[in-house]
Amino acid sequence: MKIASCLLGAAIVMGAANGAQAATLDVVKQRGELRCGTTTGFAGFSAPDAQGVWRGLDVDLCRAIAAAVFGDANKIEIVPLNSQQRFTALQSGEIDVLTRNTTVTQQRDTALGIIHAGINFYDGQGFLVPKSLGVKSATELNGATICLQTGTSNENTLADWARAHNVEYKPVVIETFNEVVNAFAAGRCDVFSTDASGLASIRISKLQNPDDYMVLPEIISKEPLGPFVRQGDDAWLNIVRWSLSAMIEAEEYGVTSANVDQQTGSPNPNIRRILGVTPGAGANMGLDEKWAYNIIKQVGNYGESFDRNVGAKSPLKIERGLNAQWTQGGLMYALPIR
Ligand SMILES: N[C@@H](CCC(=O)N[C@@H](CS)C(=O)NCC(=O)O)C(=O)O
Repeated sequence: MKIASCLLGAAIVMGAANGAQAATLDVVKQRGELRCGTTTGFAGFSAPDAQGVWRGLDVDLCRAIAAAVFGDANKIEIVPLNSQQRFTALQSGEIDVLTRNTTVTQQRDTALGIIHAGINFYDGQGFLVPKSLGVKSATELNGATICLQTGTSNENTLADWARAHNVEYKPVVIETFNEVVNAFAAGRCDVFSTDASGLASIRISKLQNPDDYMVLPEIISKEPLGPFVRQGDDAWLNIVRWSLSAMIEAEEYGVTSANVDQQTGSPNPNIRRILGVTPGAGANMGLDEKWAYNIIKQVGNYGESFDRNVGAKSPLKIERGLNAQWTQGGLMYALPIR
């Protein structure tokens, strides 16, 4: 039933790509704001702050695309979606881009009429347990009750891992994020399993005594998280992909929100192309030549966004690890803007 509706959505979108639906860039420009699908509230990636302003690594990506398109990062509308709802919202055109801790998999890229536009966080699935459970390793989870959210890749990944490791467990699968967190906090399951970033966020922002919980050392999968768009609109795919790439490449060249004006005077040809001092990159995408300048000025480079949302300057304090620049031993390797 679920798959059937996904495939139906894909068929509708593929039909649309043959000319029935206007190009996403035109739709977005005409509407005057960009609609991004996010979580319903997952601190660090996409959640409203005390003033109700949405913040996070994924919200910054949404703002970056708006800055590239409109020269104004504030021209966004956030559409909160649970794990189950997210692909239908993209397929149906309710959102322009999914910026929501979504793992890129072959199945998602090929069977749903959608396609990823880069990776903004390299993650892996893990386990959160109360210290009182007395477990130090995932291999000790035999017989455990494990909470998961419906519609995530986490369900299948856990099943594969448990089979391979001869671990028997009882899944408790719940549709909404707050309910699954509440079930875990109330002890209705022994373990919460999702992306390690999610576990760090839940521990710090959702549980009353974070010190009573620990993340187990095992990471059981690759969870490369990134934005998705509909298939069949390559111009829009490019805009999303290169907006993310511009943030990553700006960090590589040391261009920040604080020094971007000064950097327009840089003799470095790469920096001059990124910032539109040497024109071309913007026009090639139907955007203003200042598209990347506006991203960096208004949102910041990837490292600035990482630090304030999930890294050293945030409550989550996630280390750069795999998300460090390639020049620092990480996987963040921006394709060159030239
Ligand atoms: N990366 C995984 C998991 C993503 C996911 O949806 N995680 C849940 C648990 S942390 C979440 O973000 N829930 C927030 C919500 O539904 O608002 C996937 O793409 O399936």
